[in-house]
Amino acid sequence: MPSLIRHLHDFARETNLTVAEWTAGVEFINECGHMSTPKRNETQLLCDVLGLESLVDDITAKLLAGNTSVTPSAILGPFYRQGAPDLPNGASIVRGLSPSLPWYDRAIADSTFIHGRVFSSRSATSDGTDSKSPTTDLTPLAGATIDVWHTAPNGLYEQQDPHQPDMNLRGRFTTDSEGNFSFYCLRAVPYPIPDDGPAGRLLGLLDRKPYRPAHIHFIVEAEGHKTLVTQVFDAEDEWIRDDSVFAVKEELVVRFESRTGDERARWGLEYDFVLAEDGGE
Ligand code: MBD
Ligand code: FE
Repeated sequence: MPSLIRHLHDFARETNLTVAEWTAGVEFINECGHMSTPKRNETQLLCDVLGLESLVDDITAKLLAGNTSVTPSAILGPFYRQGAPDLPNGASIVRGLSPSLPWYDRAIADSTFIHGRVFSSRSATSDGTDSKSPTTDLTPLAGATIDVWHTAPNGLYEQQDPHQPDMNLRGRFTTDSEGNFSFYCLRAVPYPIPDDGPAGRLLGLLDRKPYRPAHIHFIVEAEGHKTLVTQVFDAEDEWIRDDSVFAVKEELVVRFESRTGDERARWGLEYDFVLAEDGGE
């Protein structure tokens, strides 16, 4: 609190903040609160467009992981939902797909198979040196869970869209004895964050755009390891260098490969996650 108060007062003095300006700020914050519901968190979105969630995420990751090399984190964002369905590896998170959907053709064209492994940053060999692949020395984690979610081709998460089935494009998978997971989903699309509230108005005032590059969210959890909250980003996306919420990191940018011989998916992606060990317990 002393630090917060010092910076708050310094801000007011530095900008010669007037009563009218302070009142506008109070109303702005109130409006964010009034707009928030269980399905929309405008205050978190405001923090996102200000880069605060991303900064706090970086600070937290550095404090927790120390200097072991792990998959970088990225912000949770306001659209995570608990309780996504537990699915077997190889299942699809696309629900209720039917030709009557306005985005059916797009969903077929964007059908994607994602697979990979979850590893511990702990070395599997005693010396842990001299490996070609960054993961050959790492210990695969069986029984790790992967919670995944992304938007539909119309750019909306299921809770934003009354036309999508409950829990569409969300699922939880568990790695097998070798740390493998796999599932079908869609190649995500770029989309504008909800900009019909105060956070969007602020973006407009700053001459900024509301777009996020196409991304897929993940929470990866394994016993004895730090939980990883992250996102992967499509390298070919036009917004990849201009994310409105500042979440893109180089190691999280991926290339989807075209996939042949699988009528369920036009695109494929292999992606591994490396988790930090939970020290001292
Ligand atoms: C999103 O979809 C998102 O992932 C974040 C971090 C912020 C706003 C919208
Ligand atoms: Fe998102």
